[in-house]
Amino acid sequence: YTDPYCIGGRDGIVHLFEWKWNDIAAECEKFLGPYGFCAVQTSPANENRIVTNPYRPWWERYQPVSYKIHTRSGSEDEFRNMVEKCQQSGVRIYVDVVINHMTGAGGQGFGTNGTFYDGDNLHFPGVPYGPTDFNDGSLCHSCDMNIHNYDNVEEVRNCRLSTLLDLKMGSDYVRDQVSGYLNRLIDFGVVGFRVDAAKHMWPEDLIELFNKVKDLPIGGRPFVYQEVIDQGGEPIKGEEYLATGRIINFRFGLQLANVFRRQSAMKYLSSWGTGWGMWASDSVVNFIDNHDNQRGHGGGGGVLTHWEPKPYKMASAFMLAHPYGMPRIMSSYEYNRANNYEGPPHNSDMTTASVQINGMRCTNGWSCEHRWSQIYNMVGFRNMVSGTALNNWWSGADYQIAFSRGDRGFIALNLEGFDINQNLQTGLPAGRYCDVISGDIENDECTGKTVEVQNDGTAHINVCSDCDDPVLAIHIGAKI
Ligand code: LM2
Ligand code: CA
Repeated sequence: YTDPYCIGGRDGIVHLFEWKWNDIAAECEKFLGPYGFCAVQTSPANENRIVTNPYRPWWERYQPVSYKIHTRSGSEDEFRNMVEKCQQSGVRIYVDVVINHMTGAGGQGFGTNGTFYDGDNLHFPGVPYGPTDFNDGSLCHSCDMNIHNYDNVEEVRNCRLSTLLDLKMGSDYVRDQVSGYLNRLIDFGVVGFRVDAAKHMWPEDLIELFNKVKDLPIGGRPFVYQEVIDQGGEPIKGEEYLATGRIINFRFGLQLANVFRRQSAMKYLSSWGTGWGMWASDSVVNFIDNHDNQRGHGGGGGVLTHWEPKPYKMASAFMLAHPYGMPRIMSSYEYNRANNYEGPPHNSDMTTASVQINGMRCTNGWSCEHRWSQIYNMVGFRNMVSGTALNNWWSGADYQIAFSRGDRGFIALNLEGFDINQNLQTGLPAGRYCDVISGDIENDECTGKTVEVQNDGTAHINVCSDCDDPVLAIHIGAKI
């Protein structure tokens, strides 16, 4: 469950949050394939509740009504086409699967595929699920069936997460329905799952569930990465979930926010990874921010987001240059920060607006951090240095570091009030390199800074201090 099935030495997931399937298909062909991304994480694919108060928030997609593939991202046909097109571009599709619960309690209505549901009486005919398929009073003992006490493991796993009707994953029938959905996704060509709210399910139940999930057509178990928010201090631990895949590392972004906001010295990143109390490299998916914590949900707050571009880009560059774990990049839309429920950019009839591209950038309300050159060029860097070790660690001051990746790449970062201005060992073969943070190679020329590496691998490195991007990165794929 830990192999991400990246094609041709690629690495890195981009979460195209709330994107339509057709837009993802186009993005795979035009951008993600050519720029070497391994995979896309999509928003939930299955039918969800239509929430009207507030009006069509992003979080309605975390309230399943059935496992039919029809949402505001598109139809089943569009979904199938997306997986195929991305696959042809060398890009994998991982789906966010919401399997811990159905809709919130209370209220009846119709889902995005027109299916009726009754949240008052626990009826979901579109699956079908009835009252006995939920944990409810039999297994949940909190006063109102909601989760209040995160120190009580039974309550966290058997009761309702903010009133969301909690499925009885201990039941074989429920596992048949859920695995049926996952198997259908596999039939479409999906190779991975982001398991929503994994912490709220028993690890044993997840083992039983995945025992019912088939091997991929290409052979092997699907890639599984589970949302277990373990920031320390609670009884439920990330490592309990390693039998069914990787876990999403919620310590990563918090720690890097401290470093890149200058609250914790950058030079201590020399032991980044397990040395910072995080899980083994092939047990984690790392990220700077996600769709929840960028807007204060999901244990949120404190992390860097695209609203703070300078430290955000630096932290992202560090994540992508460092060998630890598998990185995931968030791709957001521009929401009103006072309304953290606001759904994706939309047309007047509330259908999701298409992503539009102007040059390299997205417009029409889509932020597309993955199309920021400092970020996608570091995806290229990561692919180029794949498999190499971290060498030549240097830190000249608390907030100045540099390191190389084998004999293939080198990066330097500076948050001091003075430049990095000295000779450093880059580990690279002699030659002239283009700094992929300040520029790009166009027609065999570098549009940004260049670096001359001498025969002994050293080079004069200059990294500005008071500038937008105090980072320099060179690799053998951008040699002039
Ligand atoms: C997740 N991971 O474990 C998702 O990443 C996160 O986005 C989901 O919460 C959560 N688990 C459940 O799948 C979001 C959002 C919540 C929202 C739920 C359900 O963060 O605020 O809850 O989706 O849509 C909303 C209301 C809440 C209400 C609930 C039920 O905000 O006030 O509870 O719906 O109606 C009364
Ligand atoms: Ca549960």
